[in-house]
Amino acid sequence: TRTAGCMMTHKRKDHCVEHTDLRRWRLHVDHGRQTWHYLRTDAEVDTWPQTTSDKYHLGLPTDLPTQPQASSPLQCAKNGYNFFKELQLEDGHWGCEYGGPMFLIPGVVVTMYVTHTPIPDGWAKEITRYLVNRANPDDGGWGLHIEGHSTVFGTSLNYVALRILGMDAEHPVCVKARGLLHKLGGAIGNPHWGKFWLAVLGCYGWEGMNPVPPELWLLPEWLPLHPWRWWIHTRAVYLPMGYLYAERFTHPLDDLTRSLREELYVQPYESINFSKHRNTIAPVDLYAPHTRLLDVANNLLTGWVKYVRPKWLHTYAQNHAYSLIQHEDENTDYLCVGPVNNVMQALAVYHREGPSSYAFKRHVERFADFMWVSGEGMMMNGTNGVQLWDTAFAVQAAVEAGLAEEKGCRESLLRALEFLDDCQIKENCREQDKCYRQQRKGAWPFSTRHQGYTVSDCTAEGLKAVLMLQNLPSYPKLISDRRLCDAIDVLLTMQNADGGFASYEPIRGPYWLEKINPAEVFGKIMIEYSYPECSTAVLTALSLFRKRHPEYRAKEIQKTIDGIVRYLHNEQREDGSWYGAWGICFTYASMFATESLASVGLKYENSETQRKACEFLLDRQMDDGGWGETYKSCEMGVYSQHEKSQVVQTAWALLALMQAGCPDKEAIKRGMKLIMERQQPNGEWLQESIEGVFNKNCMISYPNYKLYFPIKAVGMYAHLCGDSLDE
Ligand code: LAN
Repeated sequence: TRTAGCMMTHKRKDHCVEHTDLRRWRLHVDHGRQTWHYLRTDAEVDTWPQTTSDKYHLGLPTDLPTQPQASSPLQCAKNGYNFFKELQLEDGHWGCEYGGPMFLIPGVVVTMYVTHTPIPDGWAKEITRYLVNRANPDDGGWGLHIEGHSTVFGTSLNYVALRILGMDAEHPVCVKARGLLHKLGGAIGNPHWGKFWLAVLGCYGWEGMNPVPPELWLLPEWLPLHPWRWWIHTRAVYLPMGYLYAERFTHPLDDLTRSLREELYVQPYESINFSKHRNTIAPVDLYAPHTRLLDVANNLLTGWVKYVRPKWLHTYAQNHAYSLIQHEDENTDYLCVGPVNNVMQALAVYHREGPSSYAFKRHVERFADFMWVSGEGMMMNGTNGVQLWDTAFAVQAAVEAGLAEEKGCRESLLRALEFLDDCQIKENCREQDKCYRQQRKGAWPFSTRHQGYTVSDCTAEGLKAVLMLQNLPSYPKLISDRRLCDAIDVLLTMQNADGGFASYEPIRGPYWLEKINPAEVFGKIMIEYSYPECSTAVLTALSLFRKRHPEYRAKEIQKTIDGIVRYLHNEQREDGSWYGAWGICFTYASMFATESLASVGLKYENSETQRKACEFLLDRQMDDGGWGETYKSCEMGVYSQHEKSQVVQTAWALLALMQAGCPDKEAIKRGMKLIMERQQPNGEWLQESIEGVFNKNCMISYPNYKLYFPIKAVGMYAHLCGDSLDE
């Protein structure tokens, strides 16, 4: 299979469910927006042919030509890019599935069900197929993510999704999953978010859920506890969740939910005293256990909500929360910052404004932005796409490989530049301060301009890509100097006191807030932190920018750079590594760190930091010349060796070594050979293990990493070390 995830353990199991005709699916793109469409008639099929990238993503044969066998690194890079450019979409960006998390589909399915939104037939079949394919082969359950062990959260919610989508309770897939769920103690052991979805559906008692009072938003803003100080995704989820919690939004009982009440638990539903189960969480689910502080706070809040809170305050808080919900909708054109708050906001809007309101209808249209069809079926993406991120790295890889002036690549890179131009955010949010938003004019987001959230490293990577292309004489200056300076202005608002950079905003809250992390399944979720990847991306971008524009805010840029370098020295572990929070794991962070240090002239020969980083990597090179790290590194914070070397991590390690200026040419050559051997005759590389992570415990796929990072690595080798691996 070509779809992302673990190639080694994964086999299709979907013969027992209905398929749609994959030759009828088409991806439509518009300013980065991605939506999949199922063509019903032959006439439509004739007028809208399936593209190569459609076929590739659907796992259908692409018939791309075999290329001349690469005998040198540069040829390998060219073959790789020749393949990759065939996947570029009409508006200049690259798309991909962005699956991994297994707690997203239930949110959209439950939301559509309880709002009586028809689930298109093609969606129902393909989501079902995806869930069947992604059930863990040994026990029939689902985990927090596609490579994770089965949990109550994953198993109970995806079971519910399958049932809503029409699967019979006696279907073998349901029987097996239910058997496992009962073995794990039933749905009662769900973590907080699982309890929430079941309560919405009417299959769990709201009194069994730890409180999420919307009144928190009324606290004075100087209080360290105020939600505006939380990490953006956390506050964005708890805002609509709090609104729905306060309303006790519950789907009226029907035949399906009556039956689910009996299927999900090991005891008769009526006999369950839910208020006793606020803190019942299955051990297999638990990653971040409650602290005493959290338990005490939950007890107090439970009493407050039940006995103390006056009605008027409830109403007042709900109105305030709803106005923030509206801001989020307006600022993102109903996409929202991510897939979890997206569907919760849709529910809140449905409750408040009804099914025929513009706001609700627009929300329903936007569900499609998150759904992706692959060879395994339809999944829900972790964001509305990876548009800017992948496009920026694709450009950087091509330029580093020296392909930007090649006839066959220029047209593709020009289109990529046009997309980067379109994707930069042009305006700040209305009432930015009222809705606690970071400055965004000039920033690049992770996905699309309409989603519109500033991300520090996305801004940096977008800026780098633009600078790299626009510095070449043969590319037009689509993005003016002023707009480049706007990007710098955003970055300069984002540095933390420790010198590092966080993801969306500078750190706003105190570290102890992590002690009231209510989510149980994620770590490091309450506040922003400085991250090596984000900090280093900014450092590299600032270095590149000031080469071209040495006069612009020079002193501040210097000070920012000094701060980041200090931060990186402090963050480096004894063994020479950095912990990567968004990719797996130490290998990922090393690539960014060495590149950024090199950008300020720190190399192997003059920097102990770089030497230690190189040694760390050299010590972990495998016998076949490659590198491979598993996601256990992220969970445990200790390097965990994969049983098989990985193309993506081999490319990261090689990039790190080359950027640091590591003198061990033999080690680098052995890695290069491995990358070249794994290249397919058509120029592509195949999917191996999952690449990305968030909140320490949930993995997420970056399928394009296996294409542009190898291209970048072999291309860089050709330019730095000569275009040959012999001698
Ligand atoms: C992402 C994806 C991109 C990622 C990088 C740019 C790679 C990183 O360097 C900064 C953080 C960021 C933007 C990021 C943050 C968290 C996201 C949005 C995700 C990992 C994709 C999915 C995840 C989101 C939180 C998923 C929903 C889950 C919740 C806990 C709300």
